[in-house]
Amino acid sequence: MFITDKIQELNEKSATSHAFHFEHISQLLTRRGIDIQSIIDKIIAFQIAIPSWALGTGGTRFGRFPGGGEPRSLEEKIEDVGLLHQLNRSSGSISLHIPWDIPKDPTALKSHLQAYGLAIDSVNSNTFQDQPDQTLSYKFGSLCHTDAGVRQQAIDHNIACIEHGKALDSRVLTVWLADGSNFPGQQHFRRAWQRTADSLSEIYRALPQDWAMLIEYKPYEPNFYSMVVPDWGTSYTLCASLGTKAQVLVDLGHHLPNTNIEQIVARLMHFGRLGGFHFNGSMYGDDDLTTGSIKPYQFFLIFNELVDAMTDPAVKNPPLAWMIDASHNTKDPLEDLLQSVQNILTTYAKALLVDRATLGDAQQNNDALAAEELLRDIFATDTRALVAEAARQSGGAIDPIGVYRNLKIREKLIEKRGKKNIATGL
Ligand SMILES: [Mn+2]
Repeated sequence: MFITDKIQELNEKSATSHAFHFEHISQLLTRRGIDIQSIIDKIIAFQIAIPSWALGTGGTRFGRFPGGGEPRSLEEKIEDVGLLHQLNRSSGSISLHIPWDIPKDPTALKSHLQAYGLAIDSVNSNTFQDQPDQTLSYKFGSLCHTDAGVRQQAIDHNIACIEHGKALDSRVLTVWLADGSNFPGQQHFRRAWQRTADSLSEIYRALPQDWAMLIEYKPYEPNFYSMVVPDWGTSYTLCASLGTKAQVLVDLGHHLPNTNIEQIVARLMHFGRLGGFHFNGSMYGDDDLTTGSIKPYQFFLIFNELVDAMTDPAVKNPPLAWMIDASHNTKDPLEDLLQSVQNILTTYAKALLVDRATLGDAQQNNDALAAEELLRDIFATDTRALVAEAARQSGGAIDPIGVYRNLKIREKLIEKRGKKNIATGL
């Protein structure tokens, strides 16, 4: 579905209101000596990958309530991301999940991507469930398994993911391991770590020179007593044992309540080991809620650390792979993704506005109040008009969700794809 012309028409309707709000923030920033266009250019350049599994309704182990019109194939998933990208101009790539999204014809798929101006982001391996044609089971783990045959099967799968990725010009392999144990004594902690490190080094050997391998951590679930890679420290030790192409991936939802994620981000960037970031929101754990919906202030503090390190020439961290990692039960998945991207961009914009020299002075002088107030002041600044202006300048919608609803896109997708289909892989 191509809707660029309609977006321009509908932007006309939002123009007056947008001009009013943009004028307000422009005056505010000019008074502070901030170059508005340089901020807008940075927002335009910020691209967030959409994972193929976020385009359908997620569900829980208790049930699933599909909303209709979900993509039935990888091609239709690309079309959905193409729609998002036309609306916000910030969703320029799609992340694939193997084996859910194995491309049948990479050349045809690449031209399909090109038609929407999209690229392939990371390829994500899956050793957390058994596939119908699989010989051995991952019930007791994959890369950490006590049986060398199971480990080899999981290694081979990850190498196959790299091959699929190469055919589509991806440069990132993301490894998240469900491996762990449910009962005390079930798993030998040190041996499980070593087997995992040895398996990862086999995969690392197959990684092309210009690729990155991202290692994601998670404190619990699906295993509830121990996870082999539960925290950033363990991810970091694995990456350090592998080499510089291995980087830690931080997923916002993969932390216990009240974890200081902003400090984790700062630490990893200090050591040049933060490779990627998964956006979502969480109340209790890995709840897959809309990014920024529960703890917007913490989300801002995390972005503040990211931007601080990204703009510090002394920090030698590779460019980050940004991706939304969420799959919802309640909202229209496309509306939720639009909302998530808006929340990410408005928060990123705030972090760009922080006066780092003044903050540095307050920190140097141990003026806790001044430092905190500076951050609170920026957090309270409404940056929505900056994000709207960035979208407008790059050909997107001033009001992406408004346009999506006005054009009745979900209704059209249901008409075309049906009410009851389920997106592949979910
Ligand atoms: Mn994730």
